[in-house]
Amino acid sequence: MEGSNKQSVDEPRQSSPAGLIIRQKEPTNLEMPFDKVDSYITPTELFYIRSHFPAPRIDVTDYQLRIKGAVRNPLALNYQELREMPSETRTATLECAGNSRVFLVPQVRGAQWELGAVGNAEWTGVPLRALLERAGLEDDACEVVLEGADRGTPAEEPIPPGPISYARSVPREKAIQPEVLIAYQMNGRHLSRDHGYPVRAIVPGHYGMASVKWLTRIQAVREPFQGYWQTSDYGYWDYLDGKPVRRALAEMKLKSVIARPRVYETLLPNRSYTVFGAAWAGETDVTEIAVSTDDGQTWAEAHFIDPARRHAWRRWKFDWLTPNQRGQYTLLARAKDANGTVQPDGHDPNFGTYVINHPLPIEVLVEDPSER
Ligand SMILES: Nc1nc2c(c(=O)[nH]1)N[C@H]1C(S)=C(S)[C@@H](COP(=O)(O)O)O[C@H]1N2
Ligand SMILES: [Mo]
Repeated sequence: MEGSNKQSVDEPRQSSPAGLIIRQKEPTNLEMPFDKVDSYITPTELFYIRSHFPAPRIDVTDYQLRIKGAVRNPLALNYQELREMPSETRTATLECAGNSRVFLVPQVRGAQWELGAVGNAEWTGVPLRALLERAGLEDDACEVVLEGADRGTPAEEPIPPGPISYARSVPREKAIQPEVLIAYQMNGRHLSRDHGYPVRAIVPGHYGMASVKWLTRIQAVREPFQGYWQTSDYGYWDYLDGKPVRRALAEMKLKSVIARPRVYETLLPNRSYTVFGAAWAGETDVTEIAVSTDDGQTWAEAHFIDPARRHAWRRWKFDWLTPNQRGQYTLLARAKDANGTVQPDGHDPNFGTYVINHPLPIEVLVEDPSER
């Protein structure tokens, strides 16, 4: 096996080490090959892209961010004015709520994401809180609607009568937290067009759908927002006095994912192999990772590579002595958080085609290719 597919060390790289996998060509939906996760910060060129409509082209010279609705002083800021406000840089993991959908059996509709509709990046921008303070958020505003410049007709029923923009609301209590950013940089550079240039929201701890790209309007509202992406899509079923009610997805659920080995990778028997992955939680910290190499019969503790940092993932590793016995083995990783919650055993159907956060089986083959 040694050195079989390796690029020679003295050969200069002519491109970035890995590309993305196409899930949909237009609008652009690309995922990171999750086995390529290495660094704590996901390089921008490896960061997944999830867009419902074609990415709008916005010229910064005409860009305006309007803040209106339930505020005392509605205002509009141009790009320069936004850049001149005090900024903050924060690390946050974004995961698409539909990540790992391909693991659902039977198969469901929607983009067939594997493991890589998630990434951890450094975001720079102005806290939303500062903008809401400047605009004078009214006491009776319950949510803040974030609206992007992209428009189109959504693909999923019920289809609205005409083109709509992408808009999502954030509950007031979250909108005024210091971590919510109106960001203009990702990993120290301007946002790329696919990631929301020139300005996007970053709502750490919430699924990716909350982090509205190409942000042009912030509207404080006095009644819960009932938009398409809030109720119809990115909604789930909760129960109120035993009756199902529709609610908006928000906080990311605890999840741990194995990056290496890959599905059906062949490993040599009786060797040390380092299983590697990442884990994240919504508004709490991941505190433990257990790994099973026998489809959940027994579990052993993995070790964290990164410290616990709210809203960011923690990479972890586990040294596995592969068995002597040739055959197929199923690997699982299961996280526990600071509240004592562990990942559920299976997918909760109340979440429909979203929130796939149970331990995902990675089947590998243990065999010696020389014995074939
Ligand atoms: N304006 C706008 N914002 C959007 C979307 C979109 O289609 N339009 N997609 C959302 C979804 S579902 C996700 S998961 C994240 C993905 O962000 P990324 O493409 O930068 O990874 O953006 C969110 N923000
Ligand atoms: Mo998403």
